[in-house]
Amino acid sequence: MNLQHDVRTVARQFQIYGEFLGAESYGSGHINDTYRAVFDQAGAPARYIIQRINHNIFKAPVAVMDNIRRVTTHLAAKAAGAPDFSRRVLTLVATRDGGYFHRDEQANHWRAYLFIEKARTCDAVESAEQAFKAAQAFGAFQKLLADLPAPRLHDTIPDFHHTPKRFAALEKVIAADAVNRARLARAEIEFALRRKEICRVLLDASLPERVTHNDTKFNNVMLDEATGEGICVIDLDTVMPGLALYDFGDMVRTTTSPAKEDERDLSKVALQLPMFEALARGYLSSAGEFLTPVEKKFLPFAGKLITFEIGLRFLTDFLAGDTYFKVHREGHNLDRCRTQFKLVESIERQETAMDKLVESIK
Ligand code: ADP
Ligand code: GN1
Ligand code: MG
Repeated sequence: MNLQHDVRTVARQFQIYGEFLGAESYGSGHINDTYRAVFDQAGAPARYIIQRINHNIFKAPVAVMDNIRRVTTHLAAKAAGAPDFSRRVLTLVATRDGGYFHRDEQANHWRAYLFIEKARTCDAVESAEQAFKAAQAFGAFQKLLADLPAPRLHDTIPDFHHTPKRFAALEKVIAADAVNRARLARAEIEFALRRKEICRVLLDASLPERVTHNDTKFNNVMLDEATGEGICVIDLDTVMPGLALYDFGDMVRTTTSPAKEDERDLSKVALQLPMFEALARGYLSSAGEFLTPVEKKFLPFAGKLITFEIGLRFLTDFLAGDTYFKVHREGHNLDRCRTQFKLVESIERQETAMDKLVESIK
């Protein structure tokens, strides 16, 4: 396969033993360039993830790596000794000169991780049990990082979940309509503009700042193939100070409807209450002990808000000409926006029931 990057040369910069056998593009992330590389180590194949950080989006890749190094070190210290601990935390592979990332001649920043074997990620949720396990893992992740020693983590993308700023960005691209696409998205633009008032709610609620993941979509947790456990939380570029509710909200967005994020058949997109219940129970089983009553109360609302926010971002990118998220077909970002807004509507219809459900969980 013809890869976009010379992964063999990049891999040579890391302390990886054995002979390079090959590499392929891997995963379905929208941001970084991810490769799975295989080496022959004394007769056994060993796999690694080799990743290029998208520096158009992460403007300070060294700060990203500094956060990731601190977070993985902290988590690894806590997991040490547990059965299978090297599958429970991402392990950065050191570079030949002892660093934890490699900067190439084109100023790309690269990292290598041990490949977590016997686990998988899924783009769409398949069962309530998966929703439970994923949420439990993300809740545990927040809990384990609650005592991360100072200093404060870097803000790798400032205002990442500042919904009013995301809304303002949309208003700006609508006004500019630089690629003449607003005419293709009239209904979605109307949908967004009618909901401006929800954007500020969490910011105005005086919620505690915590160390959060900020990108807790379902395919950012690896599920153990044998037990189904959410064994390892991955994609740590956006781990930074934030609100616990952003994380829960993104879980609602990606695990309560069985459809893929870019599903074109919108009749498949709807929040399923049993999925939401499993998700809330899973999350509260690990995060319940530290959440405040106000945070708990806002769990359903957070699901609606983050789904709306990501919908705004897809719409913004569509109108700007697809400059942020990777796209694989025409209208891809608009399709993604449509699923998000369909889910927002579905949540709006069920919000009272979701509120009651959360209240009933002790
Ligand atoms: P992106 O930021 O582009 O979403 P991710 O870090 O989420 O990139 O990686 C993309 C995909 O690669 C993940 O969904 C997962 O399937 C796979 N992946 C990432 N890290 C590992 C790992 N250490 N072991 C196994 N698979 C991984
Ligand atoms: C991006 O990296 P990935 O694909 O896990 C994005 C998230 C969005 C998500 C939507 C740094 O996540 O914020 O919610 O796509 N990451 C960044 O699928 O913008
Ligand atoms: Mg990812």
